[in-house]
Amino acid sequence: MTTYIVGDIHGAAQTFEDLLSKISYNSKKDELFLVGDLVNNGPDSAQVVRLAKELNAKVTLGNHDLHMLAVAFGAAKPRKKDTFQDLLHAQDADALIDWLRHQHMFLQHDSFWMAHAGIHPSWDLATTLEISHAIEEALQSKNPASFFEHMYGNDPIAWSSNLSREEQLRFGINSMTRMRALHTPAHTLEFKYKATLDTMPETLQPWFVPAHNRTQQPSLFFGHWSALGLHTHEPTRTICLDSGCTWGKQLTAYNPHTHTYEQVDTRKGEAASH
Ligand SMILES: [Mn+2]
Repeated sequence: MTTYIVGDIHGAAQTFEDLLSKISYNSKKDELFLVGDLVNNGPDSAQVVRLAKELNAKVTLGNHDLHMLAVAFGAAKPRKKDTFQDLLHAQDADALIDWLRHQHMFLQHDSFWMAHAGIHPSWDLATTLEISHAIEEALQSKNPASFFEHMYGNDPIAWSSNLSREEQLRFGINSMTRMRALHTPAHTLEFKYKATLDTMPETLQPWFVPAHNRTQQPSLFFGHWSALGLHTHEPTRTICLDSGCTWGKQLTAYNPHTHTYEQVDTRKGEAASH
């Protein structure tokens, strides 16, 4: 059995199939984890989710996945750039949406952890599990629309157990699916910086650099930060797997046990068109 973790796919279904062929993925023997953002930007969100479902992949949901679910449940309007209409109108849309909303915010495997954007340095494992489970419960409830209505917004930018429940869950969504840089020295969330580490202003630092509480923990895989590309921060064993598939670069499958990986180029026509 081989374990693979795949980076942000963003509706690039043929590229995803190319990668599965390249690693000779065997659904009877191997196991597949996806860091999230299966949908949007590319042309075939439905087929990516369909394939992931067929292969019984385990997913940590990304900001684009949550936005698509919010639109599907009527709690948000699609944005001009959104390209997941194919999924909303697919014959099996209900099954695909239902499968996706039963995925995870955070995953704890034998030898690694996973979250779409990362885990905020102020969070210990107990907090991570408690808040991720509360968000998962809301997503899987009979009326997820009421949760999605409170999901949008940038506040609060700092964690405190004194926050209201609604604020705690929003901080959880924002840190686990949107975080890249933090303000120094307070480690508050910053939402604008998306570029590379070498041009980062001194007033900011990547979320994983102050993650000192990670020294005794397993590798933490994340995606979301495409400008980082495939990137390992050794001191905290945090590994970014978003190698820019949606920007016409590569899609990566990483073996967390051997720390080796395979990549394929994005197929023509499957990159973001904006
Ligand atoms: Mn993302």
